[in-house]
Amino acid sequence: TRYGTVTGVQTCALPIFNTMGLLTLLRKLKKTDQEARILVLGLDNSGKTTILKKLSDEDITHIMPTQGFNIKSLLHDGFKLNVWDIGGQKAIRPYWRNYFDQTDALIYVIDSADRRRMEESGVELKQILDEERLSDVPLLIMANKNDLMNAMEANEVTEELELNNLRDRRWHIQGCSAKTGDGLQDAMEWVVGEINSKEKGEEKEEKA
Ligand code: G3D
Repeated sequence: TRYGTVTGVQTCALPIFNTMGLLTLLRKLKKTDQEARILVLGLDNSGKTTILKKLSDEDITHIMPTQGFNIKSLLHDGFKLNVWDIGGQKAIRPYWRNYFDQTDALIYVIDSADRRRMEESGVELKQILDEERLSDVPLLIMANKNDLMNAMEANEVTEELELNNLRDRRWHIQGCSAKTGDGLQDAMEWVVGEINSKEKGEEKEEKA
């Protein structure tokens, strides 16, 4: 079994999932009452739905596919996660922008065992990052499926996608497995940390 390495932390299946949903935990970490809007994007089959399910635990019924648009939304106690497949679907792309406004964080999910589609995934990511409305939104990359033997390590994915060339944006990559839960908590803690620090910055601006 291989585990994510970028943060250097090795975690196995998280005991937290047995007791409370991870989003409940996030709610505790998040300090303000404002709803946080998170976009979860990635190629089909990268594991977005599985991640969502793992995050929502008991709240699985709240995942709503949007008719004809293939967007799943999860609203949970102060967090709104909008999830959809990128790649293909050129006809509906113009509508994506409706979901870009007021995004607090972007989560990009990659199947790190799918070397064949790694390049495609990188190309799609670049296009998303070119969106003006997402210009300074923090980016978390989930190098998912790291329980699989042939999965690329997070640092390999970093190189392949040339993430070190990213400018003017806070980003982080986390190796994880939606199947075992490995890395999910660290990943989401990073996201919440970013959202909280951004909100603090905005409060300061308002006071000044
Ligand atoms: P998507 O929502 O991005 O399209 P899904 O992807 O969440 O539907 O996952 C696609 C397939 O990958 C599913 O397999 C799912 O079980 C599997 N998967 C997701 N995350 C992981 C992971 O971390 N490790 C492993 N080994 N598999 C994972 P099926 O066979 O159900 O289609």
